[in-house]
Amino acid sequence: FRPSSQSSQESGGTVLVRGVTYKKDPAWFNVPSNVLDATSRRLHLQKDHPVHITRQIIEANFPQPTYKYHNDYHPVVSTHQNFDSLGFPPNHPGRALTDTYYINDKTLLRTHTSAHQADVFRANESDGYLISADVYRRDAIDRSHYPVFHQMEGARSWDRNRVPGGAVAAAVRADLEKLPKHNVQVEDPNPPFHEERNPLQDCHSAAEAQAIGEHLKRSLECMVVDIFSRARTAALKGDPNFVDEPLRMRWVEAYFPFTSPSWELEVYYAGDWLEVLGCGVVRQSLYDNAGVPSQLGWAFGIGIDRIAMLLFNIPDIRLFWSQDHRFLSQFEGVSDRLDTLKRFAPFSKYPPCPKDVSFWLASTSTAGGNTMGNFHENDVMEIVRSVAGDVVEDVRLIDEFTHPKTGRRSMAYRIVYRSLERTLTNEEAKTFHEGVRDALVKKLGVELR
Ligand code: FA5
Ligand code: MG
Repeated sequence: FRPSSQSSQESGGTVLVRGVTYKKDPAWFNVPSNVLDATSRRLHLQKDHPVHITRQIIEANFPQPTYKYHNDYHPVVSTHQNFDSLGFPPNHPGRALTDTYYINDKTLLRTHTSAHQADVFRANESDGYLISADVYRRDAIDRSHYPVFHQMEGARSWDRNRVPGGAVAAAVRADLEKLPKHNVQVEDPNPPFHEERNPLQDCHSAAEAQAIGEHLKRSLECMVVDIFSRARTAALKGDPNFVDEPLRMRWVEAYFPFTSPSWELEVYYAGDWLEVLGCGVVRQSLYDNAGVPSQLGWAFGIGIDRIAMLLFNIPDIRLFWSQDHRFLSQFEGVSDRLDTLKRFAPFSKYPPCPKDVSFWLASTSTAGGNTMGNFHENDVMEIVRSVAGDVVEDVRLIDEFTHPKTGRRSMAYRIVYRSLERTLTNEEAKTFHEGVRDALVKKLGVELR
């Protein structure tokens, strides 16, 4: 057996991820085989895949050569790249084994494309960049969450030494004038920065941060307007029941350790506000540590899968991983002809099989009552996913209580089994559910009720 340069597999003390071998640390290694398999898929590089098409459309809004594109960084990074270089404190919850997939104590599957920010700033090859990549997170299970998804990172910098007289604010405003405009009303009720909630950095003048913030917001708004106008055209062509509503967007204040001030952009979709991206003015320490202290600018990170769901009206994030011809054939030819983009036509909806499981948590200490040690919901999610794979649509907590006398905690979850590709028999759903129950006992030490 000769592994191809993209293959991924586990054996003994090592693991092969997309053609590179790593030493596992059994105290840290927590990557299940379905996630390991996904590292080889690279949907954002698969022509005519909706994730690839969505990447192409976002890229078109950030043109070369101002923006240089990086689309093939390896998914395994160091804790330094993913966390330390970005200013995450040592005790940040995102670093926990319950949230992140580790190979060993210093090596993990990137949880966001920001893991590559410092390296690309250091390389200093262009004024701006875009990085598209698969990212990995232990997370909830529902129709908009999957343990593997895709992000695009973008950044734009200006160099004090290359701007006449060091007048950065004026230079940024001149570039802002060159950007496209749009006529959508965007809700943006907060000031450009706020002393407590969303502070200006000491090294920036108010005029600089304000100009950079405006350039950032306009660039991202125009991209979302473009996505929505393409989605609308496709819907009007293909769906007689389409309700043509105006696009609504709003900016909300946010926090990231590597930007300040920071924002998230939300889009109104299917009756609710959906967060599509996070962004902000890059913290100066990143440029300083990358050896380019005279630069300043903005960065953003967007969820490509979520944008693809909006663009094609795709109802479930699992569909992106489908190899079913009825899914993939709907996008054939679109990468070369973006104007032929069509809405996704769902193949028939198969019936759901909901099943409940309830259990007592294993208590690690009976002395103080209800100390339930290390129980984390993401462990339940992963056990369900590892037994039932993509046949699970949704997992949610439906009941939880603590016994008044014993102090033991009981949890009840509803698991919805539903295949995207065929009707599940009740027997099949029962077999999956039995497997889940067994695994909960074996792996979490719970007592079934
Ligand atoms: C980040 O990951 C930051 N790195 C973004 C950033 C970059 C901020 C640069 C500032 C500067 P966050 O965890 O919010 O932030 O994720 C960014 C986007 O990824 C979200 O807005 C959402 O669109 C998408 N996303 C997050 N989690 C999931 C998930 N489980 N499934 C699908 N999409 C997700
Ligand atoms: Mg967020």
